[in-house]
Amino acid sequence: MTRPRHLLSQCRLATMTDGAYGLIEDGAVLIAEGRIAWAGARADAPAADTLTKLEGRLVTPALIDCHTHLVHGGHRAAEFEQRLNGASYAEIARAGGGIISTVSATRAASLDALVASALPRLDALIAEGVGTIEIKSGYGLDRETELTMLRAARRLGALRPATILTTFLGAHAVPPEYAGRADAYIDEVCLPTLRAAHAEGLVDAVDGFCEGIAFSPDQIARVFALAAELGLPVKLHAEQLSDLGGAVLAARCGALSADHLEYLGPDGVAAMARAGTIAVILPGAFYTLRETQAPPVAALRQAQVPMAVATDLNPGSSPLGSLLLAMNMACTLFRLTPAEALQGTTANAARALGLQDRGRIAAGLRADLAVWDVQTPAELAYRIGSNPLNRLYLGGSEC
Ligand code: DI6
Ligand code: FE
Repeated sequence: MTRPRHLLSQCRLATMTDGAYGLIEDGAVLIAEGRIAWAGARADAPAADTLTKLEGRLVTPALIDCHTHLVHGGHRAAEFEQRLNGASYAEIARAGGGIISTVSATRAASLDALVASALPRLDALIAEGVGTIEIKSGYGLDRETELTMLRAARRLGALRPATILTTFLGAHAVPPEYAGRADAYIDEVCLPTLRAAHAEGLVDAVDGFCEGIAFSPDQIARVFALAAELGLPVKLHAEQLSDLGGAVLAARCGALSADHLEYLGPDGVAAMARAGTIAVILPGAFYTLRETQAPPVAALRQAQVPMAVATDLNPGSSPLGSLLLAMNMACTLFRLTPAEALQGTTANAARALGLQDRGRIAAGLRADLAVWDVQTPAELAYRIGSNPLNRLYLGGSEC
């Protein structure tokens, strides 16, 4: 059965098609079969079966959160308190807290419990216009729990109209049973689990944490080699706390993105520019950890490395459940322009996930569209803690 052709009319369009807002002042969008059939000036709009008049509201592509750890057990409010009492993130991690405390809580949780605890976080993102969400594993660090996390992410995708993409992050931390034996963990757990997860259809991309408290570039390179063998795209947590050359490695491996990047140096910027690797900046972690070194945004801009913005939603370094707030923080803390912030959660976020069918308003793309109660696109990044979403269309259906 064909679905009616539906016209959204009397709206301002931020199409995000020109490297900036791509504004169309008095616009319209035709939705047919879940796709954008046409977008342009209202005066030129083709005929449709049904019509929604948006009374001048702004329409953007539905937002995309391209870096989250949304599935996890428990929370780390106690560490928040410890940090406020003087402990550093790295100290807490070395003492067996940090990521490892979430590993314990995640291992103790059932698949159903992981799904149930993640749903409110997912729903909050959807409620502010996010239509595509990447979710990483990496709090299991054993075969069964890594698989359970990825199955939970897939289940979330079945329960909600948003698109969920999964990323295998087995190289996130060394679990306690392998303390001091990171290489053995990679060989005995991480690589076989990646094979198993891929065989079960649970993996859309492969990520790692390249850091002194996690894995070396050589160890990450072994994970990426298996990803290449399996035909999976890679991305990397790189240069978050120090410069180990993670971004150069990621670029050399043709990574979709390198993420965090506070300590990224000129070599990394140049390598990313050459490889077309997207810079995903994560102001929630910078803010939470009270980091003082910002990612080299001016250098990335100058080298024309596309920037994306994401929540990094996780229980430790970024308990940030709002992508709109991440956009505001990217502007205020990192000096992105509001147009760059919106590019970062639409067109460039799609690229960071290897998606060509969304993130812009153009004929042929998925009809994932957010309608906002604002006049100008800059208002999306400008407001702090408000949610002006009016309605959301995903795959052409209002949700
Ligand atoms: N970098 C981060 O900011 C998160 N993971 C990572 O590799 C932190 C995850 C956590 O603290 O639980
Ligand atoms: Fe992360």
